[in-house]
Amino acid sequence: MTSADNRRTGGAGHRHGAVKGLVQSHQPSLNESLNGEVQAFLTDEDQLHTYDDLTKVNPVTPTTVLQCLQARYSVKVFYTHAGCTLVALNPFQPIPDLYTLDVMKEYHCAPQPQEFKPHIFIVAEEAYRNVKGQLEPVNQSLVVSGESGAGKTWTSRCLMKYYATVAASSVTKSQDTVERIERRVLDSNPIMEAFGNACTLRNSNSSRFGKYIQLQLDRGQLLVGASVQTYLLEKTRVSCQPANERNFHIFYQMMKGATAEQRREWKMSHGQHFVWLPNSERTREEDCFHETVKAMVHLGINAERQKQIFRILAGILQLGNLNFSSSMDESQPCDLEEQTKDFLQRAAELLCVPAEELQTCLIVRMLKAGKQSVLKPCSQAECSMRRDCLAKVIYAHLFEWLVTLINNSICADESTWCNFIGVLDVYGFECFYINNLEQLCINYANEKLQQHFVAHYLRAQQEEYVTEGLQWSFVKYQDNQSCLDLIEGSPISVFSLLNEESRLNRTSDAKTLRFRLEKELHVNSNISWDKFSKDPHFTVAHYAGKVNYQIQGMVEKNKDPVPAELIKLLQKSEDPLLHQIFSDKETESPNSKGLSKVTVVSKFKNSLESLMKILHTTTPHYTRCIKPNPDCKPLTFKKEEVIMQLEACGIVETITISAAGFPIRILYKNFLQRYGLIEKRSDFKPWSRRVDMEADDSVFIRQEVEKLLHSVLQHDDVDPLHKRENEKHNSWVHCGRTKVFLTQLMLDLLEDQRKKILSRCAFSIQCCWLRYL
Ligand code: AOV
Ligand code: MG
Repeated sequence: MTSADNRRTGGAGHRHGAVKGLVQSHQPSLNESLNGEVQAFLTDEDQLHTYDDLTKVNPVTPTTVLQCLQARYSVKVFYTHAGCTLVALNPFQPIPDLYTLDVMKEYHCAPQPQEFKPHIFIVAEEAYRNVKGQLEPVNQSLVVSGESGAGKTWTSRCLMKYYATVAASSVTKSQDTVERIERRVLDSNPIMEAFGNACTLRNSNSSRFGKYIQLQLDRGQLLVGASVQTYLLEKTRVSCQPANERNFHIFYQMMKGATAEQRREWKMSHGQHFVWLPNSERTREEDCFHETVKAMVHLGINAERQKQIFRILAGILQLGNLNFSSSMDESQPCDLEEQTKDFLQRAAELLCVPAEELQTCLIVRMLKAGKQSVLKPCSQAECSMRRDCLAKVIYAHLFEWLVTLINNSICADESTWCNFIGVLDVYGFECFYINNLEQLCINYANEKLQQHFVAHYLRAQQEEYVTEGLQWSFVKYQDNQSCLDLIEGSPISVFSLLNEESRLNRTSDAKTLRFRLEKELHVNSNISWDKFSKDPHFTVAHYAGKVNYQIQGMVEKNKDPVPAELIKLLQKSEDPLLHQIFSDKETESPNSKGLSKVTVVSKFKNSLESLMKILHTTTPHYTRCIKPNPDCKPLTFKKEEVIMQLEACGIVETITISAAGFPIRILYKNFLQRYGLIEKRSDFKPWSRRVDMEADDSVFIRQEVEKLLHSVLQHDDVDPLHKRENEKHNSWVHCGRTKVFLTQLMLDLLEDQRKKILSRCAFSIQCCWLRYL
């Protein structure tokens, strides 16, 4: 692709005050090319694909925005600006030449990259240049959002590759096999994806955790390191995979890529079936064990450590094959099913714990009564829960340890970096048939980000108004604070009640929580209940839509209990890695019932608050990824799918905000050309109409426009109530330095009056002709 190809092809004008030049040279923006045609202000449908910025489509409505995106997608244009946001449509097929080194260089070296076609590299470059700041350096955040499969992780990787290329430090820090920093930062991706991503129904490489990567830059703006923060890994997937989905990639990579020796070491016979590895036949080309191992080597994970990691994972798989037979006598513990006894032995060997103790931990629980401990046999279901719990706790802690290790390998010394660019790749808004605590947390995170976005977007809008000298603020716009109050507010909110119920440890928790939610939160209009539904639930009206949350199991998930015996067992492990991971974990909980001190929602809320604090100190850049069809088919655009996502990711909201202001902006000159006839209505003669545009006296033209607008607003056709309202708030029209800012209502009024005058004229011409004849 050449730089000429990269340049914008016009239509959409420019954003953030970027230099015009090329932008409008091929095809002037419609507002500027008015020639008096009725369609003048409205975007010509045939030209929709040329609009580089959705907010410049006239009028800006969800329908026109959708049409514009579809038109662009059909000509293989995947990026479009939406004001201060970039919309990225997923092509679902490799696009050659779109992300090459040459293209990166072009965007990086361009004096004004904004003049080029919309691209993720514009966002990347803008952030990179912003770091320098005008007065002092400013940290940047690139927030990538969108639903599952929309392209967030793909985009984040693309951004990281961009910085690893344009900001590569020239010093090679090679020590033995440890690669230079850019390579190491990029190599953190395949490792984290192997351990944290899985095949789901929506995406064959779905991230099951959120992440925020800070790319650290030195004074010379070179990439000297990075740090990763992860959020809420979906650990339940280790022991329970939804129908037609898979476990984390790493397990399948091991199965596919193991050598005979490794299989022996992992105690896996050939063709052995693992219950926790469903859909093994759905192999992915990318399932490459060798690549993951290579990345590990680059990050400095030596062969011995790798062995320990894979042995632990193999141990988890063996645990999954354990089954318990129910005991006839409740006072007697369950036994392992005969055919699964081997698996216990292997699991114990791989995890380096005594087999007998492992079995006891799974079938008997310890209750504390004062200083005494009492052993109580577990039911069959409880045994399975303890087995799952053991696997989850091992996997989650292993993942956490791995992230720390990655950080140790890629994080630069504090004295060497001074600024960062953060890339946030978090799960998008989720609404399934059944939603529980995970979705509540994810959607809460999205509410937080949406609030942040709206505040930022309003600021950007306000800036344009200030440049144009407008005194107006978006006071009328309602943000999503009340929904956030409902979820996390204090003293009473969904989270606080959930935490209280978790602490009380009652048995009939679902009904009690349902009752308390209604009693204590009904005043908040964002919560509701379906009176006819029998299942305890609550519905939250999120900014992106209503979601029904099932209450059953929510309190238990929030407690996320790990029996102390299991932790103690792992602490005894002779495997150095397991021992290290669990050595500092607490086993004594406040009420000795194996409850974790910090609930899931409290932990999540705290980590999100730290993230928001960081985001607030940075300049944000938003990229909204859109999945054009649910089947991940290349180049297929389904309108209903897209509009739902535009709503969910706040683009429609953005449009609504624009509409709450003045969505129509017309240059004075063009305005007079079209509506000048209204002012001259008393003595209007169409053939003698003349507005002296040549003089281009802006003050004169502006006065003319103001006079005209005044007369339109005083016209008898205008509802007196509206007149008063407008006079009081000056809410329909504003005159800026170069443009008139109008509401849709005002435009309709002008069009209406213009039409009436034209039809009156047509009538008088007809009369003249008749008289003449
Ligand atoms: P996600 O991160 O948004 O979903 P991914 O980034 O994993 O989605 O994208 C899904 C798939 O779409 C990728 O594996 C690619 O095959 C394809 N894809 C995305 N963007 C592009 C692009 N620009 N060019 C070509 N192919 C692309 V999730 O993590 O499930 O919320 O949880
Ligand atoms: Mg992802």
